[in-house]
Amino acid sequence: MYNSQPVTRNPQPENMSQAKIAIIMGSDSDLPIMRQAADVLKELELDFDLTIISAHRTPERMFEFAKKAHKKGVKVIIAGAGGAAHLPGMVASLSPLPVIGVPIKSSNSIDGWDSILSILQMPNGVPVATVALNAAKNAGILAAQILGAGNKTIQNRLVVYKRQMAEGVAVKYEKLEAIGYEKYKKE
Ligand code: C2R
Repeated sequence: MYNSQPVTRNPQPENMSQAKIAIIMGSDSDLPIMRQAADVLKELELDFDLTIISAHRTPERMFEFAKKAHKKGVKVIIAGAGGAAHLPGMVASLSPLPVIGVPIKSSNSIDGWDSILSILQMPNGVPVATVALNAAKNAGILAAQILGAGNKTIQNRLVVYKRQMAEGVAVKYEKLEAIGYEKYKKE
């Protein structure tokens, strides 16, 4: 959506708070996917900043953010983009922080492969930890796991998260085994 307002309407990177996780995305059209990272971080009670930064459309803002994020206390960056998705790789090229890339199947994507390959196929020396197509939730969990490696409280939350996930599956297989697949299908 074209917005004639000056870019100062967006939070500038220097105004972002001290959250340890930064979620950035190329466009507001990525938000329905990227909010899944935000939702799981909320569930894990972790603070994050979330904003729009585009390597293509706002290159100076991208440069400013990527150069300064680690100095502001950010520990992990989650970057989502669709199509010719240069944002995660460009941020990774400028920042010493781990960057988790979320390929997004956007309106200008060719089945999402363009975005996947743009984010995944980084040259040696500039890694981007790439999750599955549209898998912003996994990016959030991975960011929490990175922080959790150095923080017992966060790690314990992830232990609980995994236990609850396993319990959710257990409810299903116990029911499946009890009533058989034919009845299970119909219920
Ligand atoms: P619009 O819907 O705004 O046209 O954007 C966005 O991530 C989005 O998925 C379409 C798609 O363009 C992507 N975009 C990038 C970058 N900036 C925007 N891949 C970038 O810098 O990599």
